[in-house]
Amino acid sequence: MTVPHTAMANAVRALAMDAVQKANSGHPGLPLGAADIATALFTQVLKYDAADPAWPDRDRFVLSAGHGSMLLYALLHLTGEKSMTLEQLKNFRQFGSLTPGHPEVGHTPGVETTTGPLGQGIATAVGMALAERMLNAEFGDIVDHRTYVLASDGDLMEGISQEAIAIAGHLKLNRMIVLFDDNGISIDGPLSIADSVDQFKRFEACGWSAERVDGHDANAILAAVERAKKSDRPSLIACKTVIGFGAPTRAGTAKSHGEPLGADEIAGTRKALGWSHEPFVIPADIAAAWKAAGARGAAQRAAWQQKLAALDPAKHAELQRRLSGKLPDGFAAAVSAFKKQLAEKPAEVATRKASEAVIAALAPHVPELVTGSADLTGSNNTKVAATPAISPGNYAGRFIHWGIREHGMAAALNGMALHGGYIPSGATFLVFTDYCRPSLRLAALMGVRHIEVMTHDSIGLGEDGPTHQPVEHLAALRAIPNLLTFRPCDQIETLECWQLALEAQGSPSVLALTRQNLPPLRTGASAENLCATGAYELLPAEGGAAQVSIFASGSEVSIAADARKLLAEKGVRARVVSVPCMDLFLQCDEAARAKVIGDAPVKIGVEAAIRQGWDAIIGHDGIFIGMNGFGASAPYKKLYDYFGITPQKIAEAALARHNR
Ligand SMILES: Cc1ncc(C[n+]2csc(CCOP(=O)(O)OP(=O)(O)O)c2C)c(N)n1
Ligand SMILES: [Mg+2]
Repeated sequence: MTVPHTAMANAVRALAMDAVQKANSGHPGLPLGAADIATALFTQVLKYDAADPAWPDRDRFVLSAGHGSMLLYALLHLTGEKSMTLEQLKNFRQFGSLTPGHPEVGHTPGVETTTGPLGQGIATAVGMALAERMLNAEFGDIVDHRTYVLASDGDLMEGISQEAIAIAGHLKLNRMIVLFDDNGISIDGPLSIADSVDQFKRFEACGWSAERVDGHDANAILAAVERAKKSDRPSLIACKTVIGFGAPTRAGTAKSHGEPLGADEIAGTRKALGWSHEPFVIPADIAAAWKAAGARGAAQRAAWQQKLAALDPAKHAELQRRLSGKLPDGFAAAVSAFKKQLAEKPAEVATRKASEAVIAALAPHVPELVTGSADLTGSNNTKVAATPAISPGNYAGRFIHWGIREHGMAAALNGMALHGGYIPSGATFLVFTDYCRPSLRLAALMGVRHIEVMTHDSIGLGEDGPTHQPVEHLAALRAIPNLLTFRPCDQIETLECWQLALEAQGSPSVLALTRQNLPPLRTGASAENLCATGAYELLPAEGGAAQVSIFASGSEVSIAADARKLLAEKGVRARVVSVPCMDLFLQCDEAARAKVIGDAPVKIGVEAAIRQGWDAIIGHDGIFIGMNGFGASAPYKKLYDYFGITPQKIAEAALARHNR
């Protein structure tokens, strides 16, 4: 390079501080402090081509510390990513710009994952690094890249980072390299006021290589990266940096973290850095050197395209399909064949068992489906013959033992989905969706297809008691926009819900499944997926217009069906509407919803959970039979009796309202 590293890094610093200043909002400290690390990476290490920042075999760069977004935007601009114009930098944090406050994947080309909630980026990157190895095991060296992460103190203080580094260390994901912006400062001040962890030792204890370098010495960083590349373990490079590097009064202090430096401090920083150019002005030689750095990967990309074209045509087509996210051609046929089979042999099974059968039937046809469990494999029923487990160093498999790390699992599943090539699914008890929630929320925000098989979905789990009995979780999951919460009532609905989850390319899904057996309710193999509208009439009123409509989900649908019988004996006509996915139902237009809701004068909702959300179907004056508080430890039939979620109680409530 004819332009020295320092000048290259200072270009990043200048753009970042000027953009934050212009926006009068943002975080200059990280870009100023980590510019040397990022510059070393982007000019000499990363397999990256600004002409196509999404080419499949690129190295991934995850800015886990999303508050440092201007660092990434400056890099994308300088390397020549075409949408990241100077105008975009000048519109940092403004509505509709490609430069939102924190990086958002799908919104800004070159952003690999949405970050901002600290710890998520590094944990998501674990999934990317894992997907890379798994896809390599399947397709060979056509998949051959690394995952780099820039993580801050906050990323490493968050609990999720422990789960993430433990998973990566255990699985020996040696293509994952974390550069730690070790500046010893967070918002409240020096880290020492709240933290005394030796990160070096922590990572080593988790099976990582670790070393410390001067984060302002590009050569030292590059040498460490070279060593990391040769390691048989994932690597931590703790880069000692000064936050707000160059700022005369704020460098090394929390004051540089999250507010514009102000005109005087910026002038002083320019002086200290030896950067005399006007705001947003990059001298031609430096700009050209950056453009050249951004094009370094062009040859690698071209070579990769050639290698791809030379692949066996069937393998080539399959890899393309997998990366596109399109389901295989035989998918619909596999679903209908299995539906037929289920319709021919109705059985009383728990929906978790039904789900296992669905996975067993579909997994051979959907090679991108990966299953797993957070140490509840035998309870979640997610492991089938077609999904052998991977193990450290052996990535040819389709099942992941995540250990008791629900949050790390959920974030890694996001990373696998973002990487491409997989439809990742995980599993635990529904009550522990709380432990996954921050990553599920991000999955929904990012629009990634990530499926969670959440079993033991109510008081129906029985003896484990209220700590394990979800009560508010369905409502809480339904509250997350773009997350689909499914609660099927029998085998056929379980198949239909799985089908919808697999087809939902832009949404994550949770399948809430029972521990206890449920009778078959759906008869016949309808060509149509009746769950697709979220709710549908399962059992009509007989002998005239319905006087009562009972709406229920999952395990309570059969209870509603029994209540309908009791009401019939009393001469009251009731219909039962199954509600396997309230989210999809509420997306239907008003006329479609009105049709399903119907005009029976008595409306009853039944779900072994809290009422919240159900008023959208039953109205604020509807009757709700469910839970008002926490459950209890007892055999489940006793609990249904005790909490009054029974056909008798439903019928009584309906009659009381009917006769009013
Ligand atoms: C989960 C989460 N909690 C809190 C925050 C708010 N926050 C943003 S940055 C930050 C800490 C800053 O320290 P560090 O991570 O070391 O970044 P630096 O100041 O060194 O850039 C906090 C608490 C957040 N983004 N995510
Ligand atoms: Mg810090």
